Amino acid sequence: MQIVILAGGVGGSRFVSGARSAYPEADISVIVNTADDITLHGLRICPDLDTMMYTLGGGIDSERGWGRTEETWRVKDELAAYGVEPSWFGLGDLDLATHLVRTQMLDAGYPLSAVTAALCTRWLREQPQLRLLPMSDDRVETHIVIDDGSGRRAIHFQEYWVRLHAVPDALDMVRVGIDQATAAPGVLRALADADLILVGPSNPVVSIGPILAVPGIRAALQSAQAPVVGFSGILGGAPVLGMAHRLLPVIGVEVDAAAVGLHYGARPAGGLLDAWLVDSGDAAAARTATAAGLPTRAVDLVMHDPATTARFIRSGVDFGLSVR
Ligand code: GDP
Ligand code: FO1
Ligand code: CA
Repeated sequence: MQIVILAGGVGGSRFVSGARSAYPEADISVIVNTADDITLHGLRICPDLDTMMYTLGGGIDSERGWGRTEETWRVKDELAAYGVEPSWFGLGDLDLATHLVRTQMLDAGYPLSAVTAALCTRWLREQPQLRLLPMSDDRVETHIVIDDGSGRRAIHFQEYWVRLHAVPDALDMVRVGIDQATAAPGVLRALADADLILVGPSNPVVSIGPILAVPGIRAALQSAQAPVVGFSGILGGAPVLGMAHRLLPVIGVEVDAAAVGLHYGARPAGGLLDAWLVDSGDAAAARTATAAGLPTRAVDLVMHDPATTARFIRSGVDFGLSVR
């Protein structure tokens, strides 16, 4: 069985760990958001790809959710001693090696998809059935428009998220480079050949949103033969983790599980989902979305561990197959 999963970083990687344990025999391709990527200190950093790679490869700091386990911060301290900015983005010593390898390969002319495959030969060596595909080899960056008192300005998503903790209202969002981007090699084929497509509970605005906005990807999902099953990251009117509630207003979507599902839309109505899963505490949202034409079921969606996640993924998939 070939499974394709659309995902961002922390939430996305926990979801993929669950899918791996739900379907241990399956071949899984993960289409990963790259619009969080940023260049700092001359290095290209791809947080969602790295979070995915470290999580699936057993190198993640699972408490923090990003970066390496047993990390040290000596280079960060040295940069601070030089007074070099930005000091708000923490690059650990072990993590830096990944960015050095990636940047060297990119500078030598390799596309991000090839660089990602090369990095994964280390981390996913023993899991050949698992493949990470950046959404695009082209540079795409989410910028958020805020008003800092002296007027409107656009800042990189990482500055909004990490430095400002999403405190200022997000007035607008620009995905720089998205219109010229094309899907990375293997992405459209994986969607066309899939037996099952899962949209993870990742942030709908800055993780799943950019993937769907790469020209060609939304159409590939809509025309895919496979059932498309989506999982809500909004439980009880709030994100389980993170600050997605600060960004949903920018795309005009309510912070509500039914609203997010209907934003993705039901396939027969031109959307992309065959089925939508919300948390068991959101039974009312399930009724609302179902009444609006999107088959929705409420199950326990908290990702305590891969086994729990695997259970809800299997029940979501069974539901998706039953309504198709
Ligand atoms: P990021 O790129 O690191 O921000 O991570 P993602 O975009 O992949 O995932 C973040 C989203 O995952 C958040 O909006 C959370 O609400 C969602 N999330 C985190 N933990 C859980 C969980 O246990 N269950 C569900 N359903 N969603 C979760
Ligand atoms: N998140 C933080 O909140 N603070 C950091 O200093 C930070 C550094 C960092 C370095 C590498 C990396 O791959 C991820 C890192 N993250 C950090 C997480 C990450 O940038 C964001 O949480 C996501 O991009 C949001 O999806
Ligand atoms: Ca992300």
